[in-house]
Amino acid sequence: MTMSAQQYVSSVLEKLIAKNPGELEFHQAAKEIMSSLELVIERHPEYIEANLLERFAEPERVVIFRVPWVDDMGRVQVNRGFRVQFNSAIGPYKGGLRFHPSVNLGIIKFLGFEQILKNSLTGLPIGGGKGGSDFDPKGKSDNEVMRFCQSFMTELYRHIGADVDVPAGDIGVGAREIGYLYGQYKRLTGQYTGVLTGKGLAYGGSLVRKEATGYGLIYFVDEMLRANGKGSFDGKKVVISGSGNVAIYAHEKATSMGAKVIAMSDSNGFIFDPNGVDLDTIKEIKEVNRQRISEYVKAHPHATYTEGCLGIWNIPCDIALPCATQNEIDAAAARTLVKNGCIAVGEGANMPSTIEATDIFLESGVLFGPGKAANAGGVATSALEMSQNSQRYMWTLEEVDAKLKNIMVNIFHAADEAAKEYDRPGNYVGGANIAGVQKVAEAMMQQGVV
Ligand code: NDP
Ligand code: 2IT
Repeated sequence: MTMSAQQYVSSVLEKLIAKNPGELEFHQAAKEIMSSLELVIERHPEYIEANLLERFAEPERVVIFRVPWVDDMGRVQVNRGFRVQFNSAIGPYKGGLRFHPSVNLGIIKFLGFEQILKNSLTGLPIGGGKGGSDFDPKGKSDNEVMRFCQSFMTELYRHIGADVDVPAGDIGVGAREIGYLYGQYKRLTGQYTGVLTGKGLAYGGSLVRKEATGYGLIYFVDEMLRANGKGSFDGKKVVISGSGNVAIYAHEKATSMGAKVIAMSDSNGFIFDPNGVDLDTIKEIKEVNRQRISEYVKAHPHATYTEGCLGIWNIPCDIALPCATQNEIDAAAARTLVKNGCIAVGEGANMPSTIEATDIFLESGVLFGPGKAANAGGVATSALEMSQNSQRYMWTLEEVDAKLKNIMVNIFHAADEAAKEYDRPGNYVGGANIAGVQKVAEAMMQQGVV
């Protein structure tokens, strides 16, 4: 009996949900990806024969470990560490580490699953992985963060390597954490290799990596606007959620292209500054002092601060850039954005829009750049950092930035063309999933049942 593509995809999804109970974010990402892949399976019945999708949805390896450390009061604390090595068909596992109290296996698996397709879209040879911990760096001293990172790496080091698995940053993991992690890796192994990306410029980091996700997001959205005859960032009003690494550098590049960013947020609330959010103040508050965004109104009394995250989407804007976390735009927020005349949404965060919100954007004709395409600039530049480390060489800022821009423009067109080829013109969600899976599927088929 032959199975239809639809039957096959539903059976894989059903099994995935049954086998991974409670992993809601993983189910959500899998539903979105699988519904696009049905179109690919229709054209490749041999993938059913090879049970490709069931293999694709099962991580190659999951490591869960204890991370004990001693806080400044001398108390012993215990956190849980994760590394999901999801898919190595096209290159070593690659993906960030997230340190946030909400981290659990389902969240790391959703991020790892998305990462496979995102990394493939960059056109560079990197597989998909993700990791992290439920450790909360907020309110911890530098010494506490260092002791935690050292303990985390004391287990992780045996699972990673420059040609095996190369972690980087994500929420709660920036230059400080990468530095402590790298120092401990080097001490444990005695090796000076490109085992992590997002490193400091003094010890093997790449120019533009810090800015890359935010800059890349703007390059992607700009190309999406132009290709659809909607102008460019020039003169557009932009709302950006979050005020971390991605949000800050999205603001910087959008502003340099003539946009006005009128609102930003953190996990407590948002600021609205009709004159344009002053980025130097945000950098001082967030990057230097690690304070709350509510501090902003002290320096800019004409701006307002509102408690709560969701309200930011009530502010009328031309372009919305969710750059904080998953599921931060629900159906009601999406409807409000559409009603207020928003023409484009670019996901700097991973899966910031719920499935319902995504459907509302697509049905309303809002240009929608899904995270795995729009935020791929970070990991793309990480792969460029790996290349430079392998060559023991460092490219100039102009060289890296030009490569990043070129990659983002190519990703947009790959998603656009796949969407057209599969009769979903303008649907970059489907386009990105289809364009991303092609190389991975081909590599898995050629490598046999592994
Ligand atoms: P940061 O830790 O630098 O910043 C995160 C920002 O989002 C902070 O403003 C934070 O507020 C806010 N935030 C975090 N969690 C929540 C939450 N549960 N609810 C509301 N706000 C929240 O992280 P990044 O900027 O690196 O990451 C932001 C997003 O971009 C994530 O989805 C990440 O996966 C994605 N991403 C990151 C890449 C990178 O290279 N760094 C690459 C591609 C995607 P607060 O300070 O209050 O916690
Ligand atoms: O979600 C992501 O793509 C990242 N956090 C960046 C991963 C990386 O390896 O640079």
